[in-house]
Amino acid sequence: MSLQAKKRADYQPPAFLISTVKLTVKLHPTATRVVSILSITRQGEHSAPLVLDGNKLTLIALKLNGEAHTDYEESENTLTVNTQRDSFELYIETEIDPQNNKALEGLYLSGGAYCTQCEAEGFRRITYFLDRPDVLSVYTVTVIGDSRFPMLLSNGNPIDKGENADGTHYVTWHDPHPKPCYLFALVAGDFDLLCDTFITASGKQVALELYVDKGKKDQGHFALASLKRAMKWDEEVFGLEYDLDIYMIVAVDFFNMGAMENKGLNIFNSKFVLAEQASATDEDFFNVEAVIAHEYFHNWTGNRVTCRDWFQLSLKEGLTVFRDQQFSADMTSALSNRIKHVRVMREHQFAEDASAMSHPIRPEEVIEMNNFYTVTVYDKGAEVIRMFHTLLGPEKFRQGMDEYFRRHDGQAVTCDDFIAAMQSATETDLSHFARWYSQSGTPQIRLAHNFDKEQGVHNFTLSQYTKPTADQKEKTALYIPVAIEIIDHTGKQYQDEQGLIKDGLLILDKPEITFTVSSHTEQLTPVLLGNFSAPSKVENPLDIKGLLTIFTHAHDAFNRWDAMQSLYDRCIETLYQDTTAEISPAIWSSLSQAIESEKNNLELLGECLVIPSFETLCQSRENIEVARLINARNQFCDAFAANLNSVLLNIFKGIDGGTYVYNQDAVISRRCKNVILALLARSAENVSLVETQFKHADNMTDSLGALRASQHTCVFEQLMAKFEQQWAHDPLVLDKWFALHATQPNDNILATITMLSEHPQFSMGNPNRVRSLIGSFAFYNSEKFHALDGSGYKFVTDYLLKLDAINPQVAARIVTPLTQWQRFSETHQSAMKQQLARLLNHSGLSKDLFEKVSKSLAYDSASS
Ligand code: B3K
Ligand code: ZN
Repeated sequence: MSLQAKKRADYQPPAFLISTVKLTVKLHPTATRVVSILSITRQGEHSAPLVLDGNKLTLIALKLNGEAHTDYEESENTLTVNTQRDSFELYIETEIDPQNNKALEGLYLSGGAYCTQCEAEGFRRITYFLDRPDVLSVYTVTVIGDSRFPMLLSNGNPIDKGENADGTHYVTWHDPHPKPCYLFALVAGDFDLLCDTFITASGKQVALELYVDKGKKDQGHFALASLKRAMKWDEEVFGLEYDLDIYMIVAVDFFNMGAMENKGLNIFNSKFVLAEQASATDEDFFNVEAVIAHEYFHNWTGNRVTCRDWFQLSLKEGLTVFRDQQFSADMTSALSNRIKHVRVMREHQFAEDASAMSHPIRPEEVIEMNNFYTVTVYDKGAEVIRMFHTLLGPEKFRQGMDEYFRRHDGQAVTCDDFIAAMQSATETDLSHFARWYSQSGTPQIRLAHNFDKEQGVHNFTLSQYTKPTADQKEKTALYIPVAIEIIDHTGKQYQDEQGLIKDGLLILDKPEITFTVSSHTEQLTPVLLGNFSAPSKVENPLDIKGLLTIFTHAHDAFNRWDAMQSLYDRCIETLYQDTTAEISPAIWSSLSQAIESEKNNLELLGECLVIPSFETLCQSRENIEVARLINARNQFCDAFAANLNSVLLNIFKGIDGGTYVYNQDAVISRRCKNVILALLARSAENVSLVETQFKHADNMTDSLGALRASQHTCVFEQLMAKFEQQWAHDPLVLDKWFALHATQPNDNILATITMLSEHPQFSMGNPNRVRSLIGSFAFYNSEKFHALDGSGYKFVTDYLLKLDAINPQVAARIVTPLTQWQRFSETHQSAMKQQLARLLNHSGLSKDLFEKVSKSLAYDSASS
């Protein structure tokens, strides 16, 4: 195992290419045989041997041009084939053990089905290969299985099938599109199958096939319909059509992440496929549609044009996340989508950028690639693409995308290639903007404002500053599109004298920019970062009155929501500083009016009634005393619920649930209703509302809304017990139940989690279960995870030590909150570091955990 970091700067083109791959996979639970026949050509003038990657493979036979080849060396992770030939055929036979593959990379058994996961470096667990994304090959794959596996699938189109003399059967697949091995997939099992067709814009018929566990067919229709919507949208918005005769999606229960975009054969975590009214929430439906679309969109952004090396991951992920966000906004609503994504940025990405794992969206060095499928690469990456879109406008952005495909279809390219295509198609200089790819950290935008009363001139200075991060000490000014409005207390809009603000956008491309607005009114309010126009923090010294002006008058709905969030943050800060402080009655009456004024705009209202999470509150604070901050937040929520009880109750009662339907209006109503219920439930007299909703709910959104609200009440245990009885058979629903238990701030929570880990439906081998129970505790039970005696940290660490031995990828995800100790007070810090040290000292620690834990411990807090 190499603990050596690979560096982006060390990229070398491959010494050999592999034009065709002929794979024959004869399935067996513990002894699957893989025969791989490769056509190999030496690249350039050199005499180096061929070094193939491999991991946990048993070599059975090696032949070169049909002859047994003995001139080779095997090491733990390589097979070096000595030859001077420039062009040759290599035959490699290996044996692998899918049943004991608990890391869920390469070929493994999920329930009773075989499936694969090759991105980033899983193909080397199937056969020896040049396991890197810039080696593109045409694959022909024969899968052989017995009658327990009637469905044998791989990428591309089926070209042959038949029976073998030994009673097994086979299917041969051919994928005409050259692809890197990370897009290889194989599935074998016995599934229920849903079929449909899609006619592309140019009239080609595509067969759509969705494979789900037996008996789950009814839960697959929404996913299939989502796929068709995504296919149509990509044709309409980007002019991109599907390119094979068949598109398959398989849902499996054991999966490390959400889904995988293997060419023509997506493999999904069943959580992102199965959805029906009784068992899936509106959020589940939303996620199914978004993830189905995301994987489909990868067919062009990822598969047809792929990454040259893994440092370029954001080339496909940032771009594809942006595309799925645009799709979701078109299918649902732009505002709630934007707020959802901003929450992810503030809760998770800003935290990552402030930690030892800080990295640019295009990282510079990596030990374990799986650790870099991060909120930075994905979500900040998508924000960077969104800034291209903002700066260029939709038409030019589309021209840039067309140019990117025109230049690079069929190639493995870099982020610089993407920028160059955008730049040349749109004749825009993007060189300064490109710094977003190489600089890590969250820029802080500051605004200073003073008013020269005599002259009637307002002077504004907008500045930017990026703190040094763990990976980079020096920072330079970025090219930041800042959407800005200047309004007065009546909502009148003002222009700057210099004309720097064009169409509501100011480009902050220097450390600071000054501009002026002429007006004799004292009450000018600057409204910054409309629609979250850049992944930045804003320091705007507005008072509560200014924030309420924004809420009432700003044009940008995101800014209106954000003003409320800042207002709540201010109030919580007051209580954090002084627990005996009180929020003034004037604030409650302004809030009451604000809520009343939006009672017909349930979308904005529903979002405005969500009090910033503990994680979001952490982003603007240092040296945090967790219990005090949580108490301040709770105190505020309780006072909010008590002081606004009647206005909230009125709105709650006025929202008509009606018969269940999944459409935008209904989703917005249910969301608002459940947000209000969670607040109301803080007053004992409203507990009956929770019980009534739980009892009468005919859909999972309302059942779960009631359960969540009951977390603050005395009926929690009772409702949870009923829920368990009702859903004992459905592990995806029980995941919600595990998560609710795990986030309950009970004094005996650790004992509860230990007991739940022995639940018949729980299994450490299933990532969904582990994320629901242990992940939810570590990420979202802040009060008990951060217990001052260190018991929460120790509990998670004990668990990670066991989990790491079977699934390092999932263990390395769940360790994240422990590595983010920098934000907390000294007592927390030392208890967290003590557990990190335990992990680091553990012999046999995976390189996944090693990378994150060692970085975290090496972090020099003086650097930021
Ligand atoms: N490309 C995959 C993620 C693979 C993660 C490997 N650890 C799913 C996606 O982003 O669409
Ligand atoms: Zn993706």
